[in-house]
Amino acid sequence: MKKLNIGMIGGGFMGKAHALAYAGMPMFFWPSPVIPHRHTVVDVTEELAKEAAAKYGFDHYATDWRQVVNDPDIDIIDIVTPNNTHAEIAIAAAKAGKHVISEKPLALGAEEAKTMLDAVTAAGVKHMVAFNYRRTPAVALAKKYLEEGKIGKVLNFRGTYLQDWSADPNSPLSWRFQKKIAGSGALGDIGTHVVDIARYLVGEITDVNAVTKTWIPERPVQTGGVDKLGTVKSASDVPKAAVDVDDEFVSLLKFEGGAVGSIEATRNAWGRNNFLTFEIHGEKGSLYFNYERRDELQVCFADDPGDSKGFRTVYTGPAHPYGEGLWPIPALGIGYGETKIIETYDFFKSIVENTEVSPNFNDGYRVELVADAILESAEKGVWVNIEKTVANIT
Ligand code: NAI
Ligand code: SOE
Repeated sequence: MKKLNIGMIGGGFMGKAHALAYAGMPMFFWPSPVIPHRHTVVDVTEELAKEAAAKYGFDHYATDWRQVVNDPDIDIIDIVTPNNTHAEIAIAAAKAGKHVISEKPLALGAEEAKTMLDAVTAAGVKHMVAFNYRRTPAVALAKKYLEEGKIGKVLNFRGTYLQDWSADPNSPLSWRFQKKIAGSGALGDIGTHVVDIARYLVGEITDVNAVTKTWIPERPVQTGGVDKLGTVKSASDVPKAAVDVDDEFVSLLKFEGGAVGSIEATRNAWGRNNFLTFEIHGEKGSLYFNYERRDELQVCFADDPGDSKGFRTVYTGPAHPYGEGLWPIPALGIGYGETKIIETYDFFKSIVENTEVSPNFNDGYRVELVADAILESAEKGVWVNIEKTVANIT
């Protein structure tokens, strides 16, 4: 079976998730399209890189991603570093002829994302952006139902992504609160996942009208280091600095196909953990999903018998998307790890079969256009049309 060598840049939270997926993919999807070989992992210091190699099962480690990108033994570059590094690494990897998977958001904004899309297109390499939530079987099942016309023409999409890890003002000012590293706040970090799902399920978003809020204007400084996502609080004497990104946004949406909707995201909603939800109303039914109950898709079909009409639960399992590789009984439990395994499977399949995979850098770019438009709308207090922005990007 063909083996492909991976150079993974970054050894934090996502380094762990992607390494797990490389190890797990052949166990779930067999025969595996390819055997992913964990070749080299990169982090910023020798200590971090060495530890990541030991923990995540890589043969080698390095502290300079350029060296790995140009290593002829490497086939795939996996970018799991903070957002401001994605573009430079992805463009260099494409120029070196490597296939590239990058974590989300693809870039700091649409203009930068376009340079990445141009680079992978020119190089003819495969590319993917890691919006893994659409690989939750229940989300893929919603897509199947929509394609089969089970709820008819879509009228409304309502999406949320609510967390609470930054609601405490002593949660440190990690890279996720710094515009120059993150690009934006809750919008880029978690809102983009919902924008991806909205585009995947309903189609292109054409117009947005949004507000953003920064509820906690300064936080205790954290210089460097992985983002512990609020689990480690700063001491009271740590100096504070300004937060220059949004804590929350709420946006109205218009879709190309005529549907309307809304998306909101915040990391300051006490009691919410990974509350990624959507409800879709169509002319013939409705669908509802909540990632905190990710084995379940709630469905209501207009032609259900009158005496039993209402939302009911479909538990995903072997009969549903990706079921052939996952667990043999519905509701045994799909985890975050499985979404990453499925993502990896689809990426490797696209490499071996020479097909397009989605979401790719074009999808990542389209999501960035929506994110930029949300920020512009919030700043100007007007509806923003996305195609007008496209025209300004060369
Ligand atoms: P993290 O803070 O846990 O880890 C980042 C790692 O990258 C650290 O070990 C850091 O030292 C290393 N690093 C930074 N600059 C580097 C460089 N130039 N070369 C090599 N290593 C470098 O961050 P996390 O949570 O892993 O986030 C990484 C990316 O993954 C971000 O773009 C984030 O938005 C995305 N992400 C996606 C998730 C998803 O569900 N798809 C979940 C969490 C993060
Ligand atoms: C923090 O908000 C975070 O880790 C995001 O960066 C991820 O994209 C999301 O999947 C989980 O939460």
